[in-house]
Amino acid sequence: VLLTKKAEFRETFMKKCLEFPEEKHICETIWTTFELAYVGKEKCNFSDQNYDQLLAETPFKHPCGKTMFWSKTKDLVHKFTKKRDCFFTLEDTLLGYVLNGLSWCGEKGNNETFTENCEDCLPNPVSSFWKIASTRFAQYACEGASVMLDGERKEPYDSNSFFGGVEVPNLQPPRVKNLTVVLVTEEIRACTCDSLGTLRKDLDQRIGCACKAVTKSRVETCIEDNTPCGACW
Ligand code: CV1
Repeated sequence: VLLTKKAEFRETFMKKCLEFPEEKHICETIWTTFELAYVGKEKCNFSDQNYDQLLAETPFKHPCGKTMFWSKTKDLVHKFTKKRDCFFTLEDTLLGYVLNGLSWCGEKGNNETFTENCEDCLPNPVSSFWKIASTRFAQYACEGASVMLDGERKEPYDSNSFFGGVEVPNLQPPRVKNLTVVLVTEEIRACTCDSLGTLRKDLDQRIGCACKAVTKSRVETCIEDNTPCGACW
């Protein structure tokens, strides 16, 4: 059977939604709202507001005090949070899980869905989604939030990344009380929030900050051994 690009994309979306797992009628409702956000619209100069209804219909359900952000540590952080209830990244929430790794856009004047060359101008439907979803995810965080950063980079904290530019400014004290930076390194060493570029300055002064360096091999061991929450660093 030949499927149109949209039917094919819908299949992928539904399959991931069901395996999240989520109920079929909810996945169908979310698909309908998701599609309305970008179909028939130009892929360039896309507005974040197009996703307002989708986000309103798909509220976060994870414990807000177990929020985990990341920057340049995508594979490792997801291996760590998967099948664990210690921490939740945006990709461990329904919409983040379904849309992670996908690319989508529409075109003015037709109802088709495209999955290629959707990200060659900014803001596009994909970048807009991650920007608004990251904003809401950060606003939802409470108590102690964490972030996994790559300690092997010259600037593990980059104020221009999604984490630095979108999530840090959207953390809301006193809802959020502190941020734990998990700095993943090759060798054992010490770290402080003050040594992470402009992080301490960009973070609201009412939010406490602690940095914990942990070696990559230690994190990998924790993943293999299914080390309990809070015992890896
Ligand atoms: N976030 Br598939 C940001 N970008 C994402 C996310 C996501 N959840 N999921 C995907 N992307 P980089 P960062 C894509 O390593 O600090 C949120 C985007 O298209 O540079 O910029 C997360 O909650 C983007 O181009 O990290 C996370 O806490 C690229 O991956 C933080 O923002 C960003 O990867 C990570 O963003």
